Amino acid sequence: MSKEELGLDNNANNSNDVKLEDESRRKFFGKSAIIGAGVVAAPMTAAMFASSAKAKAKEAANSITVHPGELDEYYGFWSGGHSGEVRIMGLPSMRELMRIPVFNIDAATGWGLTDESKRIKGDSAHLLAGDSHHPHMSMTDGRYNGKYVFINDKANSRVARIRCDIMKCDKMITVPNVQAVHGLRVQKAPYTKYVVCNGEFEIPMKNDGKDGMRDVSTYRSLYNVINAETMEMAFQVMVDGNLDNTDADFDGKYFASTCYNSEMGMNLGDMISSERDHVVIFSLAACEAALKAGKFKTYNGNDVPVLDGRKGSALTRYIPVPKSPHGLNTSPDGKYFVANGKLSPTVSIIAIDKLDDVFSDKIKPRDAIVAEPELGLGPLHTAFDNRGNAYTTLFLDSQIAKWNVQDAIDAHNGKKVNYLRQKLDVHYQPGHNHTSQGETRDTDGKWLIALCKFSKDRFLPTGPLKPENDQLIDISGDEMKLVHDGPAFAEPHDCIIVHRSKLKPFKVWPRDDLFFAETHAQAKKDGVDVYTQNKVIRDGKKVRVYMTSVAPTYGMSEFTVKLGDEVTVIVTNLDMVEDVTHGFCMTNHGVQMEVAPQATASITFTANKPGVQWYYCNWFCHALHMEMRGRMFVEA
Ligand code: K7E
Ligand code: CUA
Repeated sequence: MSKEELGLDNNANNSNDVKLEDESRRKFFGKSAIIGAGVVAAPMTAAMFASSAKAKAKEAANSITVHPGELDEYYGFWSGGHSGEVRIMGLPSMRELMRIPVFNIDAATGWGLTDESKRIKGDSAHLLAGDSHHPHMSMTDGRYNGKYVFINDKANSRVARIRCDIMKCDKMITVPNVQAVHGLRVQKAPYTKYVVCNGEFEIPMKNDGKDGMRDVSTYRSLYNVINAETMEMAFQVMVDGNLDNTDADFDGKYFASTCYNSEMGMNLGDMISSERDHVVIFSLAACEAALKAGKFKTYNGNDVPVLDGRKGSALTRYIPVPKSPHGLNTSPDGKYFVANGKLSPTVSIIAIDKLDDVFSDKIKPRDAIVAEPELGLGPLHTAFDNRGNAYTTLFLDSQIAKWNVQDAIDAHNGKKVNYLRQKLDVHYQPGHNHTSQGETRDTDGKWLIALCKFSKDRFLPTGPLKPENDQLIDISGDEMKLVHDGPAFAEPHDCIIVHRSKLKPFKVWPRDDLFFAETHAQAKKDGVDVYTQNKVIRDGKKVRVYMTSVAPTYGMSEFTVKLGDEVTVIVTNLDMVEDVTHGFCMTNHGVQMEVAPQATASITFTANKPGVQWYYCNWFCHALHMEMRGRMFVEA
């Protein structure tokens, strides 16, 4: 046998060297958190754990080491949770490559401070916080198309779009008539015409604080459908109960959302009182027909059509499932919606090819469920490989359960098969997990990420606040192998893993990019050519300062304004060289921003301090970077 076949060829970072967890502490942590009691699934047999030499060799090949000069095979797009951002990771190295500020403000890039970003944030530009959960890429025929990544803000009911050619947010909307936009996915086929997302917290439809605020019978939760290209609301669908997570089929026909709190309870006890909640299935064709026929209402003074999809309507069907389901995941073969039990140790498998019969009332909604396999405590989210296996996070057990979908269905039909393949301990309390390209037809069964909410003893202590732990698992062999611990700041709820061949980001900005088109339009009005001229335009109390930058100088080394003027500084970076980004920082004014090669960026502030105010370049660009500065004279 070769060294490789014996599995001896692993490098220092590979699975053989990963220290096993402290079993007793792990168990203590799991038990202390149990709230929904249930039966723990059958233990694994020894045979299941045995792995072949072949699998070992394959694992050795699936190395996580990316040597200097080599590139990662995958991009990861990570939600930044209540940091409000999106992060770009490289996989399998698990290195954080970049951050894309979205719902937050960002000092380094000036996101939320620059005029361009404020225009994109629009009606919510004044908000400094956000809570991003679900990043998902636009698709064509069920495959990532590399165009956009969409993300929701639960805290402020917003949805944003990231352009993948520039890796910046370019559109953002506040969804009307709802509170707390949570689950978000894209239409997978024939292409991403719509982005869909759930309004989670039920509120009165007429939420003007005048009367009826405490009358729970007026509270509703809406399903939101957004036009992916214009990023405007297409329509909303009123449902019974509230909504949690969602996903789409691979035919462009159905969307599905989990619903917890069908009771419409206003406290924990009431929310979990009934034994069953449901999965709502939305028929896109029925919704579009109702829209066309004008069967909708509008609310709260906006013109967004709200369709009635409550029980009994033609637009939806309600499939009963065990109470308080959470994640909703479509299998990449397009056959099943999987609703994850959370309080129930099971997942509910809904056959998508039975939904036509459910909608035509040939069968009862519950008859679309083809299996409800028991997996362990606290199933939250499920991911899939290309070999018919599913991977479900068990929050309370701190494990990933690997199971076979067809075997689960066969077992449900009475066949004597064990659908459970393996349970792997993760550290600790996993929420989402995701496989490489696993929500698309290109799912490749190589990597699994478990986004663990707690890291406890896995890293050097950082005080009472600890990082989370994003764990990388090699799933290419018969066994899952934990290969990397990745500390992460709050809070990667969800992620996607996209093959690098899908993305071709720009190296420098195109001069006519829409991102700063409005700034260029203003320059044109001012008669300034931003690529050749350095000029101060006075417009009453408003002053616009146009300057170029070429390492290591600004085109303007001084300008003069009056105390109290509203000053806009517009910098155009003439450097053509990839990676020569400049910045602009006005001392003592909270003003700073990034200006990448060939970009124009602008920022507006009040000159409220008299005297000499230095401005400087805050992105290290040149040996004379420290010297790249100039003076603003503020006349009292
Ligand atoms: Cu499970 Cu917001 Cu997707 Cu967090 S949600 S875990
Ligand atoms: Cu320009 Cu630093």
